[in-house]
Amino acid sequence: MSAIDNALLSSLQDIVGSERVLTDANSLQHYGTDWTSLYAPDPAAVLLPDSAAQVQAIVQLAVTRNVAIVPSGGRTGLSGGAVARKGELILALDRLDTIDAFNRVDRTVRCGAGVLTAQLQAFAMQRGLSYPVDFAASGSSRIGGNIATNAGGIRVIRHGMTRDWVAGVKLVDGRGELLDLNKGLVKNNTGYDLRHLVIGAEGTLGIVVEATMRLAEAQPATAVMLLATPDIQSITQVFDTCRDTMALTAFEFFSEAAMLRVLAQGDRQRPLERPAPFYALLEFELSDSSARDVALSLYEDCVSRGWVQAGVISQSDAQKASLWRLREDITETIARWTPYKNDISTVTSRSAEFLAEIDAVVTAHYPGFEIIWFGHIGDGNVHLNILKPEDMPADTFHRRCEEVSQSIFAVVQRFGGSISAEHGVGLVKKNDLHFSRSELEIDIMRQIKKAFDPHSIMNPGKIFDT
Ligand code: 2HG
Ligand code: ZN
Repeated sequence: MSAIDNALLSSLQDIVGSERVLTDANSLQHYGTDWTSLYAPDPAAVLLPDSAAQVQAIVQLAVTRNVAIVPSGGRTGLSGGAVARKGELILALDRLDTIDAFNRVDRTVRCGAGVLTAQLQAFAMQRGLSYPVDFAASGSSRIGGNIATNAGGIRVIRHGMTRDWVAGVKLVDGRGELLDLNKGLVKNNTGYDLRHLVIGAEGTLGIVVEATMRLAEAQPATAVMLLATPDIQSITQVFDTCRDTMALTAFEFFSEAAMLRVLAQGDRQRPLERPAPFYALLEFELSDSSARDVALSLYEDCVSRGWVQAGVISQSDAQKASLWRLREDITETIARWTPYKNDISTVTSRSAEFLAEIDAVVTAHYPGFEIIWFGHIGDGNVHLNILKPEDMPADTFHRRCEEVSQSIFAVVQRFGGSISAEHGVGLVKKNDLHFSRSELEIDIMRQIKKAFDPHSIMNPGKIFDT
């Protein structure tokens, strides 16, 4: 790749306007990294286009100058997918933030890549509908980034991942061509669905500039139940018991270690009298008047079987929100211990054995490190965060965690699971991709990349090396 020079900078200014080409140290730092905070950013410049045509012109110029591009959304990712550390041009989609073309019959809406998740949720709500994909970062994550990472979140068990809500995608590929994929259709069996290749491709196939998103009906009221449990196995038993009888919208869990860290954040009250090793957080629809009674009888049943020690059901929206915060605030709360993150999954039916084996590996290999367990147990997906001891240098810590990860990933592989259930591969997990994907699969992915991005300028070095 060639370095950028003044001639290139001035051509870029001609495309987006001089005030939309940022090269000051603060901007390079701000736009050059994501929530991983593991890598020192070193981009050449940040560009803020405001149309698909400008994005195309930038890519066409980058091709002729052989300069790499890193697309940038809300940068809330946790795998380094949006990190620019090799003199790349950052193409930040912030200004493509228009929502329009709402169609009540199709229940679709057109979103620029820079639309915030919360902006789309509010737009839908104002029209008596909903955008039900939700996560802690909904206030800062952007639709283009959600599509690039196929973002999941806390209601996947009920509403699926971002992929399930994308009716069409406009993509600027690695030649600078604009592809209009699926055009909002419900039914379209005309060969390979390229839209779905682009979703989750982490910007390696091109830049998502626009999407047609589906909306759902307004969601029924929900309540939250927090249950104290003696171990993770009990949580999976609770899950098996309630999934057929309750209209679950979320089934999450976290450990006492996570609870302690979040409670220490402020003057937060412990929601249950006594601490327990683990907690399950269930959100369920109050679809009819018996929903609370069903939840209560499930609670009593679980207590009598020894799976649950205590519990609370929200009686108001405020109480519901405060129970959710115990779960949703974990990532931000523990960020200052620069945690090493695992984001692993198996099929839900094997969660119990999977977790028992992962727990055994973690206990044997991580003596002395604080482990924070939490995640989406109803999706078979757990987040294992290892906190860095204050006095340990970051690289030593990271190296030791990576060694243990090899044993964790061996278990994941044996279960046919995923080494990155929802956070993507980016830079962080690319050396471990072989635990989840065969050599042949990776080779086919390389060929697909070549078809979309023949000059290898689209987020190179992410997912795999070309
Ligand atoms: C969540 O579920 C996010 O809160 C972040 O996926 C998980 O910080 C993590 O490891
Ligand atoms: Zn998660």
